[in-house]
Amino acid sequence: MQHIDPIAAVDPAIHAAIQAETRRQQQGIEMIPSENYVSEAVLAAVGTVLTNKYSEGYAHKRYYGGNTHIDTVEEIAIDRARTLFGAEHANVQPYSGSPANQAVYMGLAKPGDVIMGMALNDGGHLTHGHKVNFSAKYYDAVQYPADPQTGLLDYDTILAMAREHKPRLLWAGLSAYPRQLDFNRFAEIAEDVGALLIADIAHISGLVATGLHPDPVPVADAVTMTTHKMLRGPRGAIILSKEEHARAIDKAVFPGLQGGPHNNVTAGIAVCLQEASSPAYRLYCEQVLANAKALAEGLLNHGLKPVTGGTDNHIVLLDVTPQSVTGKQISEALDAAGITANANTVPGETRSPFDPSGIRFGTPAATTRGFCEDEMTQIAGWVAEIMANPDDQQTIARVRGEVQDLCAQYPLWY
Ligand code: DSN
Repeated sequence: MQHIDPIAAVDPAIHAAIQAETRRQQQGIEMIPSENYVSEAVLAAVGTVLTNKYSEGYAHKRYYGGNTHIDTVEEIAIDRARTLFGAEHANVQPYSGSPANQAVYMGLAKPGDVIMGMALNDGGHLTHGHKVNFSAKYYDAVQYPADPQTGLLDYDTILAMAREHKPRLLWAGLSAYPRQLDFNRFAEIAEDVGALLIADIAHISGLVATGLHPDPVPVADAVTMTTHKMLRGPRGAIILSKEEHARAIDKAVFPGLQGGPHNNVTAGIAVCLQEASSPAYRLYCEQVLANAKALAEGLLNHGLKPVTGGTDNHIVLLDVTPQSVTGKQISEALDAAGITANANTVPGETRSPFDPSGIRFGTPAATTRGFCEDEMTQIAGWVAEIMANPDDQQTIARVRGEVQDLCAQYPLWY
């Protein structure tokens, strides 16, 4: 069990909220592709006295005394990250994915430089140059699209845009693109135009670590990832890089952007990297992929429309416009039924990002819970039922009961 009993006497309101959230996680199906359930060991590492320590700097070069054991923890995390991903250099201090990406910008580009990334609407990420984000406010951001008809990236278009705009940084990363990224092709484009290639593998880190997705590490100048998605670690991030960029990136993380690292989180990252090095983790990632394929297949069999016609990673992005409903309407109805997914834009989006045309599903969390293909087929059926009648409270209540029964058969460890 989570160790929350001491909170009750000190702060009953927070204790009650944690208990309620625990029940929500236990009784519902988590289908947001960027979420997961950490192990007892990872959660225990995060809840340790390492949170008490300040340690600005890097191992053996700290600005505070008393860091012998913190150095040990950070060096183990770095070694494991470098080994798991085969990287020359690793920085495990970024507080999360956006700060990690910020550090890459700060270390490897100058304000005003041209940068290129996939448009958020088409499956990219805010920090890859979206207009409301620092990455477009402080850099000259160019966004490459996915094809609005097929939903797929067109590498010839990316090459043509890169030749026209000559970016300093070319970002290859995704948050809602359900297909593999061709990192070798991105590297050729970067080389053609003299750009640095930056891969953001936050979503697909587990697949890359286990050889189930093409590997950007040999070809990219830097690779960023969060640690709390498929990697099943605490909320944090890692930057991998070529040795030639190590100093610039380390200086950007500290003292450029951050103060003291969150050492309890670094310990959790070390533990999750240990777990991700096991044969069991590879089996888990294989099942994540099999489950995503089963989910896409199930949705197709119900006449629904996954963007690109399916998936070859852990994401299924459903275009809900053929059913004359909206992403927000369906995500709210699914939430009421105990299935958590998120409204999402689709390539060629015509609606507002607050109520877009799609809904995004992912299989990492449900797979951690033990769900396999049969459960995905069942989930596809529930999604289809709710999409046919999103306002029917009777259907929602019945599905909610069925969801709870299924979850009870696959209890979480806490
Ligand atoms: N918020 C994350 C996601 O859901 O994909 C990306 O940062």
